[in-house]
Amino acid sequence: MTDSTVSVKAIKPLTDPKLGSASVADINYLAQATRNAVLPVFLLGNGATTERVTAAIRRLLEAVKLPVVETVQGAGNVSRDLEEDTFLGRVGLFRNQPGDMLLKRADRVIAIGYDPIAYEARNWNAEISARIIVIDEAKAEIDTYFQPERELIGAKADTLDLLLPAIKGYELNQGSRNYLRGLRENVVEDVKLDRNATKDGLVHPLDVIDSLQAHVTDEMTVTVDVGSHYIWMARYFKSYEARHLLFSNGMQTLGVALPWAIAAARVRPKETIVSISGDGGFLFSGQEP
Ligand SMILES: Cc1ncc(C[n+]2csc(CCOP(=O)(O)OP(=O)(O)O)c2C)c(N)n1
Repeated sequence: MTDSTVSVKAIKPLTDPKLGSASVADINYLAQATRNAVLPVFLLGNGATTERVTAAIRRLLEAVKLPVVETVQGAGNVSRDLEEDTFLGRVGLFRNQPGDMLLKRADRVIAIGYDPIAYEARNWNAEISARIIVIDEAKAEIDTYFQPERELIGAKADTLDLLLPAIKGYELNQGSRNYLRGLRENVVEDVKLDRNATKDGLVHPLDVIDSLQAHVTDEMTVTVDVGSHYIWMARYFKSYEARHLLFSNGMQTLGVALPWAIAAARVRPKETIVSISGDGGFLFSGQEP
């Protein structure tokens, strides 16, 4: 019976336990590994997008310019100021992005808040050669392709704040800097895809993205549906605030953009929310009264 009267007192609310940072030994391990690395890279996932963690990542990147790739659910983590020195693009779905080349070449992948549902390691680490160190609050979901050599378990922001002084002064060597410069040019070159190749009367997807980008400010939230437009948005639409460019990755549920936009408008009532759908995705809810 779930509706009968109860006589016991209601359970009192509990205080959330506060996690501390990862252990000093584990943080030192990562600091040493970073210092010894020729090309370390940060792989930022959905779990790196809370306000505290994003702020800690930005503090660290301001002090130590390390290359960063985002999964599409980690979008917006890198600020405008840090973009030029650190950002090497988003990864996910197909292994054909500049960030994928970087993940393959890097001698340490430092995965922060990475959830395999965003981009399974069997795709980006098909050779099982990546040396992975994890920063997260719980132990990683391991498989053949994702076997971290160390896990820093604890409050991510606190862990990162302790890592900062331990790697301060580290700089990539000239060879790695040259490599990243070439890769960054690739990111830019890629966007120069031949837009004139579209037939008369049709618009190139990147032109749509450009005009949308010109109207979206950093504070606005953009929700993206699933379909071919999602791939263009995930790769090319820039976002400089975490949790402001939203994708239904993983299961890739079609039809989310409009209901998400309505929810976002309730959470951020003073901001403009933009919902992007194809006609298929829009019809999931567009006919609701
Ligand atoms: C609930 C659900 N049903 C089906 C799919 C498979 N699916 C992915 S994209 C897509 C078509 C999307 O078409 P449209 O919304 O017109 O966007 P476009 O591809 O033209 O950008 C379908 C059916 C899915 N991901 N989720």
